[in-house]
Amino acid sequence: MSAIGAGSIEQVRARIESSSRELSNWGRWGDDDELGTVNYITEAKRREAALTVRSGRVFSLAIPFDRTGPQPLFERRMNPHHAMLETGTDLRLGRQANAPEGWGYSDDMVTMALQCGTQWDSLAHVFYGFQMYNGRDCTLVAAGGAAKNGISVLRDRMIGRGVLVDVARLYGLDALPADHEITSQDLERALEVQQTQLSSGDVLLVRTGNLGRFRSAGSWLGFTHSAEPGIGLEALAWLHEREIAALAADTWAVEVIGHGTTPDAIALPVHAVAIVFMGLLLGEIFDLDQLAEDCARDGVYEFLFTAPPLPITGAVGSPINPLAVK
Ligand code: UVW
Repeated sequence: MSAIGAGSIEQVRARIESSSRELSNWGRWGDDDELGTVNYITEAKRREAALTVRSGRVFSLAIPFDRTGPQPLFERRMNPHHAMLETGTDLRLGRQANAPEGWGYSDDMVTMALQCGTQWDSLAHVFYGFQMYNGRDCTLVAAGGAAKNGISVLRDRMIGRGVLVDVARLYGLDALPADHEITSQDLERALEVQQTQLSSGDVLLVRTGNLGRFRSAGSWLGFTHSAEPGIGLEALAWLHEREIAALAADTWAVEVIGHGTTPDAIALPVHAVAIVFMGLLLGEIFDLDQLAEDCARDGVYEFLFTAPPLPITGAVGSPINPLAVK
């Protein structure tokens, strides 16, 4: 991946280091902790979340997992390739053993990068200063996968109260300009307009409109590894104070990526502070458009949110099908 962070390496390093000193959660939930901010989702929080369900309407926030996904050709993070191992046509052709009376079956498989589509980044996904969340060494992620901070620790955790913050709508736009930095003020103003309150342990979904922009254009070209709207380092203190459990967006990287950044810059500085130091779970490539339409229609921006990762041993991320239940 090319380096695409904003500013010179010295400037970005200084900002990462001061933010990480201020916002670090290392040791907060014990030296053994691998959950990070997901610790904020308590049993009481889940009960509160269940009470937000009124109509029973459900929204899937995943994009389709198939070969038309957003990863460019020749990208290491390949889009899903789905292949059939057994089919009904095999059965008809008599190619399935033990198939009396038309009894048969189908099976399939998929080959994909776990980071190719709608996904969680685990706390083993990013390193800074050769370390990952809770002061663990980056070499704990090796050929056998992540020995610590892997995604499967969240297998029974990702259900709670979700809140959508529609920043594109706040600005009266279908999509924010590609290099718009979403500030804490933007988030405050959007919540005020929406008349929505946040509380500790919420999962915050930030809509920029970027995914919809590419969907409308009919091409993913430039969706990844390019300028995109999102939060910057400034907003992390605001998320930290509000004890947000997870943050997701309708972009490739959640964070703002400016146009024309210097080639020696640190890639993805928000990832460094959020994942490595705060232990903040990041969700990417969420499709928030239909949910946003519904929220604008009924004025309700809170819901029961669930998005358990696949418990793939050693994985540093997981494809997900997040659901918002209103
Ligand atoms: C990197 O590209 C490192 O991260 P992400 O896919 O989370 O944006």
